[in-house]
Amino acid sequence: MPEPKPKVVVMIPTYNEQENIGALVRDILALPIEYGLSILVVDDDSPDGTAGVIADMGRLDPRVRLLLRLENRGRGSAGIAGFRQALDLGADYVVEMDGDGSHQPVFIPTLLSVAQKRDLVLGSRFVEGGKDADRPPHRRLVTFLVRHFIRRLFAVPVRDVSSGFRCFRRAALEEVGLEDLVSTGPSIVLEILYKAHRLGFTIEEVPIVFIDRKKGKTKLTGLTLWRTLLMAIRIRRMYAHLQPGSPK
Ligand SMILES: Nc1nc2c(ncn2[C@@H]2O[C@H](COP(=O)(O)OP(=O)(O)O)[C@@H](O)[C@H]2O)c(=O)[nH]1
Ligand SMILES: [Mg+2]
Repeated sequence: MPEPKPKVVVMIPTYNEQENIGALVRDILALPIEYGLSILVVDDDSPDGTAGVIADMGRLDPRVRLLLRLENRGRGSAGIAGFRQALDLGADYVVEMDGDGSHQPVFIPTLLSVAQKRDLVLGSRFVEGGKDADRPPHRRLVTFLVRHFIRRLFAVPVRDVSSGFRCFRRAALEEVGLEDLVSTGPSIVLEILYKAHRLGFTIEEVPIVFIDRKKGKTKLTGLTLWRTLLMAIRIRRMYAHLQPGSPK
């Protein structure tokens, strides 16, 4: 009997990505990879009908799954629910990515291959070969300031600290302790990164080209950004004492 293929779940949180999600899911399904693949879209009942697109695709292809959340909204709580479900689905690897087209599926095979020897692999705009393509100057400035502030605050040897395009080995995701995470919003990306770093995970960055979303709108407002930075300070306080192997 041939060995069963390792399972990868690609987890995509969405809010109002109806115009983007269909093409993204199709591109992921078309990837030439030797894994048992499924795609889990975690939608917070987007008013634009994103969930309907995924439900329709799922009827035609069982690899496409929808986690529809009716009660809560938030990038963070959606991501946590998605990770939990990915583990329940038996994932050996979990890839997390945005649903707006900024993260391109073509980089998924590299994330997966590096995840064979690392706990956490980040798709990075700021390592050699990576790029932050065609983004408006104000978004670049925001990314620059956040990146330098967070790198100093967390003292992490990572260039693209706010990257939400990344791949976890199952054991690493289990060790993060999803049930104890406190972020409900976008700070989830930073919280998991910092906790992983404090717990001594092996982390590697691989270059990606990040493209600006072509359709739909960002959910990141000025207020959300400030909240995220304040959360980062709280996150540092919460986890600074952690040591590799320490109880969570
Ligand atoms: N489920 C869920 N997804 C969200 C929420 N807010 C943002 N997202 C998704 O998270 C990803 C990144 O959000 P985006 O608005 O593009 O933020 P930006 O890339 O920082 O401008 C996209 O796939 C969004 O649809 C939310 O409240 N709930
Ligand atoms: Mg985006």
